[in-house]
Amino acid sequence: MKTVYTDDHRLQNGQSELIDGKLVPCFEMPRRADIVLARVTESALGPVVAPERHGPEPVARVHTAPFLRFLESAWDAWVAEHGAYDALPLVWPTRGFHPREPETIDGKLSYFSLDAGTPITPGTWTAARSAADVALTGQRLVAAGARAAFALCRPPGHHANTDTYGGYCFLNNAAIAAQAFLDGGGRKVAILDVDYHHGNGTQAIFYDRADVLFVSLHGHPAQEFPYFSGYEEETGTGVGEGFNLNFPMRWGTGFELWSQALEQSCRRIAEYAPDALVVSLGLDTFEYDPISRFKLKSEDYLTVGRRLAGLGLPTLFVMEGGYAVEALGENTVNVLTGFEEQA
Ligand code: OKP
Ligand code: ZN
Repeated sequence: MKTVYTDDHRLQNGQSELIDGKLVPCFEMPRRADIVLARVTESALGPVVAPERHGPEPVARVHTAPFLRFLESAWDAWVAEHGAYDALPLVWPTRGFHPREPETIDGKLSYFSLDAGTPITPGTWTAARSAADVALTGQRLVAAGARAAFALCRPPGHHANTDTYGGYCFLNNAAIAAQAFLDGGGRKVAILDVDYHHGNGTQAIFYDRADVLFVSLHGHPAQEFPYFSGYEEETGTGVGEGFNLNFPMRWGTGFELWSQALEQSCRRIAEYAPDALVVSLGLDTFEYDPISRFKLKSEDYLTVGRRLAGLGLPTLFVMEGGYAVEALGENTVNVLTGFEEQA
């Protein structure tokens, strides 16, 4: 399969994030994508291609105009107010507040974000738009008949909702690609999110729709970020009822339990019979991931790829998380080569 990649991801190069009460160097760093690209290049996976520019329309199918205006202008507004260092929010509209978009940049950061782990930097907007183009280019390859494609997106996307960013995500690359499948004539798309963290943004975007099935395997929200999304009882609403499926799992989960949830996910996806599958491919389920607590091993990812291939669906892999950086290339490519070797 082809890998879609651009160096533009390096423009998202945050200094620090607030995690566990400390300001520490960002886990979501350029080296992540560099190492995945290096491993793809060494492997027999296939060629690496540059993204095409798709313009603002497919992004605006998922995100609101005020949110996109904010993301595009946030860095300049922040610099004018504070100076040229990374922008982080510190206050959120919680229970009892009146959530109207403020006029000042600090207020806007608070209004449009969900955490203090996601710095806005000089290159954030360009990097995020390029990541969406990477996903859309992969989508085009699959829509044009490729069995699969790998969109090596960075920054990731699955925590971004129609009008919120956070969890290292700005634009929801997987959701933008899924919507593009539908806008290109597809009738139904399934999204399988195997990142360790619940894809709250993707779930929310399609929660009231039956034309996108969202299935997620993730750390239990009672224990894990993003805490307020990802319970089993979140099954969709309105005509979307029954088209959202969550498998929350507790800290310490290993491949035996995780792969049972994968099996159930795959059965539901097969029953749904979508025109295409989008895989939100996070590798932070790995046993040595520094911010996660599942116990998957490198060789398990080959098995994951083989099981996904068994669905026999046109498949777009979209890169999400994974922070054990030195192993990230091997783990990612294991999923993709496992998929490829299963005819
Ligand atoms: C992004 B993706 C844990 C704090 C977590 C944010 C994690 C974002 C993960 N104590 N902070 O889903 O890999
Ligand atoms: Zn994650």
